Amino acid sequence: MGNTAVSVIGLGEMGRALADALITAGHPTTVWNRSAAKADELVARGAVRAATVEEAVLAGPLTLLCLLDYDVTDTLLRPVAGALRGRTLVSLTNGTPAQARRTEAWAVAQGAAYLDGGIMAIPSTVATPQAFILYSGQKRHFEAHKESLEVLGAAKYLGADAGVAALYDLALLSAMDYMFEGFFHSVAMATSHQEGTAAGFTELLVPWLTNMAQIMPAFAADVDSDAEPVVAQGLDVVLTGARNMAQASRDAGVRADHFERSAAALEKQLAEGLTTYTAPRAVRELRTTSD
Ligand code: FVH
Repeated sequence: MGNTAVSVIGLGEMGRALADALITAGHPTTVWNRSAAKADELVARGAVRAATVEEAVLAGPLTLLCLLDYDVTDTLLRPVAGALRGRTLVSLTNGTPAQARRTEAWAVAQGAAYLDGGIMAIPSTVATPQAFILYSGQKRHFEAHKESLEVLGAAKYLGADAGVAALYDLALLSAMDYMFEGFFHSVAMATSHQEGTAAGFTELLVPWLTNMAQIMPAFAADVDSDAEPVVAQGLDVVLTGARNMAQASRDAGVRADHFERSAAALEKQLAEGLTTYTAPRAVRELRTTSD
């Protein structure tokens, strides 16, 4: 059973799940939320309700923040700056790498230790084998609290730069976003057919995407390598596919702008004399700054 006292500030859907997991694991848990009623069930399960943010921070060595954004984080922490010395703050609020680095610098100036985190879970999967949480900041702070943090989900340390957890969090979310956007697009296409149903189509889509995801490590190896890419497809074949997806979308009454942009990028590569479609080039196409 955990014995580190942990405070949780922010008891939305996610903050409540985090606090619940800590209580279940036996950690003395103090909670604070703007709307105090959201703490009621946790208090009934053994949590201590803090009357103020300051009281929550002073209740133990480790405070987790799970709030709407970093503006709210700033608004809550700045007035209690004097209480932070010697405490460890772990921000699990979604934010940018710059916000994470700025918050770390401010927290360190107050004499606090700081870790930034990205939760790769939804409330119902917190504290299950599916959950993992990314952390970055000074390693000694991570090591000092790893055991408590592991209660929430597998704790993955990414490095001393406080911004890297947020960068990877947002990169993972961007892949998820594209995946769902692609799902909605494909469902719009499939259900334009008289007999098409989203459920029937999705039975085909899930195994297809599961199989295709297996190619990613090989693509990744090509991106990381200076050698000639191993996975390469004919550029003309890929361009024809993009043009066909654009045309079939338009014919089905579905927006085609994504595929039109893809086709334009592939046409540019063809005009440059390239003959193959590779992952390193696809990644490079997306960069707005040169390597
Ligand atoms: N829910 C999820 O599935 C995702 C999974 C991945 C990580 N995210 C991030 O977790 C942060 C919190 O998300 P949430 O789902 O808990 O969000 P809400 O249920 O909307 O809770 C928001 C909390 O923020 C408090 N809050 C908002 N504005 C203020 C303010 N001006 N002053 C003080 N507190 C504020 C809010 O308080 P209240 O409305 O209950 O009084 C909640 O505690 C987020 O970064 C996700 O991206 C979740």
